[in-house]
Amino acid sequence: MFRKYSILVFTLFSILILFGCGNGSQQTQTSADKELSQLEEATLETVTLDVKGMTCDGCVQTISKTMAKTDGVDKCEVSLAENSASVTFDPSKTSREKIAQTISDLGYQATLLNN
Ligand SMILES: [Cu+2]
Repeated sequence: MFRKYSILVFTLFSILILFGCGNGSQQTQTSADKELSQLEEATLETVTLDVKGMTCDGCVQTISKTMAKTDGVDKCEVSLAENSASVTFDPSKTSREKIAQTISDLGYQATLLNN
């Protein structure tokens, strides 16, 4: 009787530990992943530039492709209609000024907007 009872308790206890540990490690991994992505987001900056001189989609492509190849640039959205470019970058690898210069070097007038 006592033996049967202790086996049952042992089994229940094992299941609890098994599930408890499984959940615990999963949660730890999830929060670590979250922290990592938050850290990555926190290190990126987005700058909006006023870009004059774009006349067609080719201009948009030229700027987009150049930005994509530029070291430190994470994302770039160019708007022909709004004469603007929004660039997300890693400030430890490049700067707002360098991005503006890169676009200017292509023959457009890029001005950093206050943001
Ligand atoms: Cu063009």
